[in-house]
This record gives sequence, C-alpha cells and structure tokens, in this order.
Amino acid sequence: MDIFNYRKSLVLDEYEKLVTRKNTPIEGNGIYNRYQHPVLTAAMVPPFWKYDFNPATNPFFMERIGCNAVLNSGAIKLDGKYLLVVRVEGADRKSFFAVAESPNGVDNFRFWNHPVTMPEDTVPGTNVYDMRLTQHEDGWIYGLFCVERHDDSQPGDLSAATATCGIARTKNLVDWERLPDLKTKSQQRNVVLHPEFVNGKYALYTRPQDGFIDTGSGGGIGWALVEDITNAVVENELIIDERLYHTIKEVKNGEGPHPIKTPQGWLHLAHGVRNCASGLRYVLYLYMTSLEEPWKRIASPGGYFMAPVGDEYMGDVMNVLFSNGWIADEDGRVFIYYASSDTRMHVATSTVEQLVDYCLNTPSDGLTTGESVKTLNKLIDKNLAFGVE
Ligand code: BGC
Ligand code: BMA
Repeated sequence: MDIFNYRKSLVLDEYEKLVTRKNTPIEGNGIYNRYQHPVLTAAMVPPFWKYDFNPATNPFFMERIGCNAVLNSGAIKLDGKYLLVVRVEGADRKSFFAVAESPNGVDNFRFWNHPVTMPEDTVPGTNVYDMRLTQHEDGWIYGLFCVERHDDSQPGDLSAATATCGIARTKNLVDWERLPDLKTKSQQRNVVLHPEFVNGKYALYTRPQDGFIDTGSGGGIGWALVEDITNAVVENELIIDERLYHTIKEVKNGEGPHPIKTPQGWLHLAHGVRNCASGLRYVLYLYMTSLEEPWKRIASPGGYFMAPVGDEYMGDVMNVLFSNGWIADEDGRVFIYYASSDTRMHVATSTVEQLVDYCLNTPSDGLTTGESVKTLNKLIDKNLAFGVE
C-alpha cells in the first residue's frame, strides 16, 4: 500500500475507534459519577477537518490544520439529541464553536460537518470562547460567549486585551443571528442568560472585573436585568454570590451554565478560582437561589463540588476544571460537561434530587479552621452516637 492510503486508513481507523468507544461510569462519592474516558478530545475532531484527502495535493497524507484542544462546551438537549457547542482551539490558538452530537450524552459524540460560522459585531473579535446556551422562554436559543479583542488603548502591549460578552441567537445551532455585544461598565467574561423573564425583563448572571484577568473590586457573580436583549445594556449589577478570603473562590468566580429549575430552588453550577505557587486553580462549586427571587441565595455548600483528579490535572492550563454546560434530562438525570486543564471534555452524571440534597445538606464554609473542625466534630459525634458499623 502506498503511504497515502496506508496513513489514511490508519487515521480513519483510529478516529472511528475513539468516537465509538463506550464510556462507563466510575462509582465515586455518591454525589455524581465521573466516567472512564473524556467525551471529546482534540483527536476526535473529524479527520476531514485536518487532512487534505486528495492524493494529488497531499501525497504523504499529512495533517494540514492542527487542532490543539476541545474544551468549555455549552450544552443543550434538542429533539432527543445531546448537543455540545464546543470551544475548539486550533494549533493557531484561535478558538471557534462547533457542535458535537451524542445519542446518549456520555459517548459516541460526533462533530457536525462544519463549525459554527458566527457573524461578527461591528468591531470583529480576535477570539471567541466559552458559550453558555439558554433556551429562553421567548422562543430563541441564546448563546452568550466571551469575545476577546486587543486593547488598542495600550498599543505597546501585545498582551493587553479586553473581554466582552457576545450575544447571538438561533433556532437550530446552525444559523446564528448576532446581536450587539453587551454594554456594561466593566469587562465581562462569564455572562449567562437566565431562562425565564424576571419582572418582564431578561436576567443575566454577570461577572464584573477590573481588568482582563483581575476581577479586582468586582465582588463575585452579579445579577442584572436587561430591558431589550437586541440592545442589551447593564445599568446595575447586584452581587449574588460573593468572593471570600481563604475560600475556593478567593480570586475569582463565575457562573457556569444557566441554573436548573428544581422544586426547591434554582440550582447553580459555578467555578471558583484561587491563586497558588503553581498558578490559578479552578474548581467547580454549586449553590442555590430562591425560585421566586433568583437573586437571593438559599444554599451555599462549603468547598468545591469537583476539582481535578489524576489526568485531569494535566494539560495546557494545569489544575483547571471549568464548566459552562449541563443538561437536565426529563427523567431527572443531570449531565455535567466539564473540561480539564483547558484541554479536553468530560461528563459527570448525577440527578437533580442528589444535587439538591448535596446543596441543602453539605455544611457551609465556616471560613476558619476552628469552624471547620467544629463542623467535622459534629458529624463524627453524630456517627459515633448512632454507631458507625
Ligand atoms: C484565554 C482564556 C482565558 C483568558 C483569561 C484568554 O486569552 O483564551 O482561556 O480564560 O485568557 O486567562
Ligand atoms: C478562564 C475561562 C476559561 C478557562 C480558564 C482557565 O478565564 O474563561 O476560558 O478555562 O480561564 O484558563
């Protein structure tokens, strides 16, 4: 066999093996199950996105366009299909959105033939990423994402950038109508649209930040009402989940996907960031807010819900779990899609009932060692009195 055909069949076989491999759950702490394999990796983008399949123009069957990572997906279930709008990052560091579809939510994800062609706002972006999908009660599916541009007010600094919330809407995840970027006082990287109108207005979870990286005086996850989504302007932001000293969200936090409506309240998934000698550590946490007043917190389990384990620590940006997509299924199951170390996508499964139980019965963070030991002793004493055998 010539080299072209030899390499072509090797590449296609490998790809087929990867995208059809079965994924089985791993028993964990009773709150959720991780899975044996990632659901998507850079090796799982279609070979026809990477290779020129014509032997006349690619006699060695060499890769022409490299894929670096697939990460930080929005998620939605449509017509019985589990769909991820994935942040795909090319070897050139530019990320774009692409839809991957699975019949069961845990394996057999395959990308649709073309990535998303996202229309630009008046000032084109340099990079886009981390889409949050919301099926809004107005009938549209919204995608809110971060748009990054060079900060031209600092012409001498090539790394100076601005982060803005891009807004687009669709009915099918193929054709997108781009709306003007969100107007706010500060930069924004983690804006999420609440699925219902609140007092007749669109409601946003925001994350005010002083600069491109630093949240600075930005106190945490914000809440803002917007009159017109086709010209979205944030006047006031109320902090609903604050950053706190010596917690998992000391440096930054941000809303993940939009919250899930449960009988006990809105269930939120977010990320918390702290600094350490090896850089920023990103973990996932949960909280709940009131059904009637979604800006009022009613449960705040202490500590993280998920942090990197094993291979998840390794990748482009180490020590990072990030999630901006989950699916609440009709049968009560929840599929949590998270990326590890800005490199690959995983799933963890749980149920609404378990996640609410976790939120309502996990002790909150007492904020000091003394309080943490008190909380621990309460559980120990209760168990010893009850009998631990
Ligand atoms: C990267 C993001 C990152 C952000 C802040 C961007 O340039 O693409 O992944 O979250 O910088 O560090
Ligand atoms: C952030 C996010 C993500 C990324 C994370 C870690 O600021 O918006 O894009 O996963 O940094 O690099």
